[in-house]
Amino acid sequence: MKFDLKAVKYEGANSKNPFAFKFYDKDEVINGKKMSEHMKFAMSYWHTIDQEGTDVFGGPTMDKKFGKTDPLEIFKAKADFAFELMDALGMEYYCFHDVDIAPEGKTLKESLAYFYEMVDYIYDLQKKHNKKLLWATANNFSDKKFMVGAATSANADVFATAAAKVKACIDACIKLGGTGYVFWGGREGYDTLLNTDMGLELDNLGRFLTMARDYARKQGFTGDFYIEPKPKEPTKHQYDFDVATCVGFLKKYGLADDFKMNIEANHATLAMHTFQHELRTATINGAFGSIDANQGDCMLGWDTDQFPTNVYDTTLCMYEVIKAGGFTNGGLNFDAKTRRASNTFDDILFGYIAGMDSFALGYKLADRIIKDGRIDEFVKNRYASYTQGVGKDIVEGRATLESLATYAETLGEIKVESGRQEYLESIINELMFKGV
Ligand code: XUL
Ligand code: CO
Repeated sequence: MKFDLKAVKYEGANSKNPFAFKFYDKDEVINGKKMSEHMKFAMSYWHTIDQEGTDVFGGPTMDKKFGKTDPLEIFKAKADFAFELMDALGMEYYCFHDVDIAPEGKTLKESLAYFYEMVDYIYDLQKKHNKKLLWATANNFSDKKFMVGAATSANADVFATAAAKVKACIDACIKLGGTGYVFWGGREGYDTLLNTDMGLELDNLGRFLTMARDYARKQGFTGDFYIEPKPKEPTKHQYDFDVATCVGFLKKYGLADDFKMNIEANHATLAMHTFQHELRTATINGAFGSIDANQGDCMLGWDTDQFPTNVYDTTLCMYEVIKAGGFTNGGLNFDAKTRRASNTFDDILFGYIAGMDSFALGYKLADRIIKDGRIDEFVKNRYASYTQGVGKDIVEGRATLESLATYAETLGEIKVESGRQEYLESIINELMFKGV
């Protein structure tokens, strides 16, 4: 199908055209690279192409079947729309779950046949539109067989079925040249220990990820595997609670060399962390990989997956991304959906425009903060005592508890310097809003 969507262009901050970028100019070169290369924006297939506004209280408010009734025809029309939409937004990457791109059959075999047919269809579209797959994943949480988990299900046949779906999805990812493969825990967690063997479930999750890694590497996959941490929802206790929990898990099961993190802003805040905290935790553990760009609502306790418009957050996010050396295999996937009442295709464009502009602003402001240097300088000076004397001995491994005890007894009153939080926050405001 052809949709003839109008291209969204960069018109600058003075434009009042709702269908134009105000801050994101994909061809603008900063620090030797185009903005599109710094950002690596991706479209989430599930929210953009599939979800129709259903929530727990009501049905769809949109129709994304494009007038088709035959299941395969519906998904082909969806794919045509997806690639035209990416063209219109000047977006190079996309991400999908297996069930996002193809209808499900009555049996696993039938579902996989549909899936492979759609992978071939998308392969051609991808070539024609010059797009790239950022990552793929298997939806091992929606169907009722996954009601108590996939790799952590109490039922081994469910474990096996989940493995079959991941195998197919890895094959698709390799065929489409994807540079990442995501595992979001879905229902990998539990609601009560009264019915749960937590030790076995976690060991099985370790076994599952090991099998997936070994299979994909054997098939020649050279990209990154990602775990996407989330603390709760759908289960009360998700095993992949936050970045720190996942890093510990990966180390325990010998997976840390192959797996990194796909960090979602709304999942970070559900874990009572800032987005920036999760990014930094990943980086200092060598696990910074990719980002699911969205935002939550701090007054709601669930994952609202809103398009990111909070520029403080996008700025501090991009500050962390730049400090981590930028994206390699990862990128910024908009795991975001328009509100249920924003139920037109124009709203989808407005959502992406708002999100992409907010991240472009974030990049530029983060760059400004780094080039200004005052924040970095402050942090460096704050730890200056570790660059000489006893601090240097601590850092370089020469100090012992005894040597420190002897040293500490020689000290008079210790003066600890101010942390200057308010001053530092005002620098961020100054850099963000100067010229207002
Ligand atoms: C769920 C979520 C997923 C993952 C991929 O909260 O974020 O869409 O990104 O399964
Ligand atoms: Co996500």
